[in-house]
Amino acid sequence: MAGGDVFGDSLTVQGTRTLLGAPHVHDLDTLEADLALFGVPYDMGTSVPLRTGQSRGPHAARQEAFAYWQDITELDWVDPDTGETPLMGYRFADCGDVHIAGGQIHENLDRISEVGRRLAARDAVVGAIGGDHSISFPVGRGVCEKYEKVDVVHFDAHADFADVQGGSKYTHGSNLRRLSELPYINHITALGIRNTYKAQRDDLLAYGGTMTSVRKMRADGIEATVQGVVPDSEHIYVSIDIDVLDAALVPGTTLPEPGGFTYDELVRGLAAVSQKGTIVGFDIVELSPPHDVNGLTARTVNWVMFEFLRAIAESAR
Ligand SMILES: [Mn+2]
Repeated sequence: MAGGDVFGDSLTVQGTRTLLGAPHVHDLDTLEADLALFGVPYDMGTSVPLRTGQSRGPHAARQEAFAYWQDITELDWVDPDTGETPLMGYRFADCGDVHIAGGQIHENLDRISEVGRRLAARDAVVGAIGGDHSISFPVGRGVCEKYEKVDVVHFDAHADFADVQGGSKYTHGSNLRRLSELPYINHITALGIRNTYKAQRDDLLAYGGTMTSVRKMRADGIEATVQGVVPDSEHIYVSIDIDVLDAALVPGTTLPEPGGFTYDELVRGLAAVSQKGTIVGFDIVELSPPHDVNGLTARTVNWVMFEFLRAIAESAR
């Protein structure tokens, strides 16, 4: 059904929404989809007191999906300039939320990885909706394991390259560091960074990674920067902390920071990354609904996801 007549003859609609309006798929091992989404309602990696709430991210992302009552692939969203309907026919699935149990840090992380592993085994692009940024480590660990070499591109206001925070190795400030330690993770590019520490920058550069600020990317050009700092790659995993956007755009994130990307800059950055190699998976994290205003951040998360998927679909053609 195209975007016009949504309701047909029905008087009621399904009350439970899904990510991007995608069909819900319960059996991960028989999944047939181009893109498999799942939620990770986890905020036990948050190292900032009183700032939790990201566990409600997947629910808020579903509620604020802009394709309210239908699969986004059936929505004839059209590019106003070109007349293209870029995601028509793309096969999506919402695989539900990872089972998170109270107090079980490592068991939870293992379950998150296992979901990523199972979905990647079905040859789908895997997308995880957080959750705090600590989920990036278990998601990336599971999704990337089947590849010999995966490069990571990290969009974030913060470097998240701490070895330990408050005595813990599994926080939302050490996720990129944990990913870097996996044997199949190769190059790391950090983009949009504007609040970090010397030790984290030194360690990332010593690892062989690069770090670029919003200010420099804006001065040098978004596409030109990505072209210059992201290596040509066979497989890419992208981690998007929504706080990479300017604080004014994302009240509902854990640590909003001024001086961030505009929406257009982030979308262009993601499109440029998708030209550098095959995107095998991604996460979008740090949506914190208790801090949000009028669902703005949740809705923005949906739009970022939509634009990124559009770029992935277009670069695969
Ligand atoms: Mn982060």
